[in-house]
Amino acid sequence: MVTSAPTTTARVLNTGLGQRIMSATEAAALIRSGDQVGMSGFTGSGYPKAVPIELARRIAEANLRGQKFQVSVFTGASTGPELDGALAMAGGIHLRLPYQSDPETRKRINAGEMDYMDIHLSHVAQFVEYGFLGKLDVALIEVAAVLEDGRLLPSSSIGNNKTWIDQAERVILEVNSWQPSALEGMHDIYYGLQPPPNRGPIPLVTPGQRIGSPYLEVPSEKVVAIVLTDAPDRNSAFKAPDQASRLIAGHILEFLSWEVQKGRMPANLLPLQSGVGNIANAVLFGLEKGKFEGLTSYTEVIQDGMIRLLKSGKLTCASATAFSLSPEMLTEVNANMSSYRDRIVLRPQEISNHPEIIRRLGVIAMNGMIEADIYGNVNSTHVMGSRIQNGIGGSGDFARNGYLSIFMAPSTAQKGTISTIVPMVSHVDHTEHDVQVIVTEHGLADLRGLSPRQRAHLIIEKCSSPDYKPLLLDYFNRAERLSYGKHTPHLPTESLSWHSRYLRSGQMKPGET
Ligand code: 0RQ
Repeated sequence: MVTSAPTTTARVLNTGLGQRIMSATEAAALIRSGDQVGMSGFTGSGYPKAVPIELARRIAEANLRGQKFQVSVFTGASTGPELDGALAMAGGIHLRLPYQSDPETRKRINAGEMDYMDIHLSHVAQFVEYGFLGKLDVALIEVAAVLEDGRLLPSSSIGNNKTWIDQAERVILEVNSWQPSALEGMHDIYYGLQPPPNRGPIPLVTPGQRIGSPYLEVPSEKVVAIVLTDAPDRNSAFKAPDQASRLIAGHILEFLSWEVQKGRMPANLLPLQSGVGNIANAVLFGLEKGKFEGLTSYTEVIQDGMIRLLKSGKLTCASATAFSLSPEMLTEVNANMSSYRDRIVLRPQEISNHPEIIRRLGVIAMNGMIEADIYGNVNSTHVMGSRIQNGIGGSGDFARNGYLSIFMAPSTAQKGTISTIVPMVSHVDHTEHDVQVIVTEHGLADLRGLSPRQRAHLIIEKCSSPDYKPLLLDYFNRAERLSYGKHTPHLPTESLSWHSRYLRSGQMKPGET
């Protein structure tokens, strides 16, 4: 339960900062309309849980008085209903960035009522540091404790917290005693990243290495409020992998074995990055049962499958910026946090997603997609080219810079009424130049070394659903004959109408025109 008034100072050991403990209502009153607020939170963990609700209440009251009250909300990635949900519902968000996955926020963005800026997760901190996004007024950060010397013990995600605290004019802390104190020692906050032209190499050469401090630093004079909470992270329930996910996982594991046989990867593979969701978990479960040992992970989020791999001993270490666990797994991990402390490192997202490190370590990037086209361009974010689903998240950071970039999805969506393999994607997040492998339940297309037309043949052959394959072949064959250029054959007027034809098709059978 969220407590709105101080009940204990056991987690706030600095006496000076202890004087600034106040209720969530009082702290929310320190945020003004028009403020740009950097909040903690990444994939449902480590987000502030009390002040955003109070802020939403103030906004709703202001609206009732006919006054407009909105703030811009910057986070690490998606948060929880007490943050995105509450503020969106109150109509309190002017601009939101970066990744989000809240239903109410999505609804408002797609209704054109909220501005949303979808940027690579590795870019967020530096965009603010470089001044590209204007001044940051407030940092609202959940931590697990305030130490005697005033440093902060981070909670279950780091995201952009270091940057928010450094850049904001005023800092509000939520100290959440629900977060296990055994998190202490798991974090690694790197303070050595200078802006260009003085940026040196980041001294990280193995996934589990620690290069910084376990604590966040905050100038005490910036802290204007501390709010005590005792509230759980709210993550999505776990869904057991379905048949399509298991088949996709099987194709990927077979492919990785082949890469090892060919000598293109060591027997323990290369550090794994895995997106969130059903398919990603299925791949991790497949690895748990498979033959690979001594695995490592350099990724953004630690999901259930990662924990199972750590428990089985197949995974030796995992580096990320946040936990993203089902409620069941979260209970178990929190109870045994100290046993994971040496094998999990949580870093700022500017480091977990840093192109320099992803390229150096040779990460295997595995991410979900909405659709891919026959040439290998990938859409991760938009349905029908205009309706945002979540955001690009870290998929671009990893796809562009990884050793191998794999995108995966079932071959159809919306109960089979739309093919996820299409002539031309309705929105491009990852271009054909950044995509090496496409996988669906039907098979895997290894696009390395292939020309566009070779790619098209392979993707249609290996990945498309049998229901849509004849249509895709028909399109491609006609495009080869009729297109203006023969390098990437397309029929521009037809390629995009393909989508609406089949999404509208509720009753139309694939094959009908
Ligand atoms: O619709 O919600 O109405 O059922 O889109 O699709 O199948 O539940 O997919 O949860 O695996 O997410 C790409 C969105 C896939 C995710 C995406 C409809 C579908 C459903 C959701 P409903 P599923 P998943 C690390 C890396 C970008 C960020 C990223 C994502 C809904 O993987 O956000 O990779 N990726 N980050 O029916 C029409 C299609 C469709 C479609 C799916 N072709 N046409 N509707 N849907 N494909 C993590 C972070 O960065 C934090």
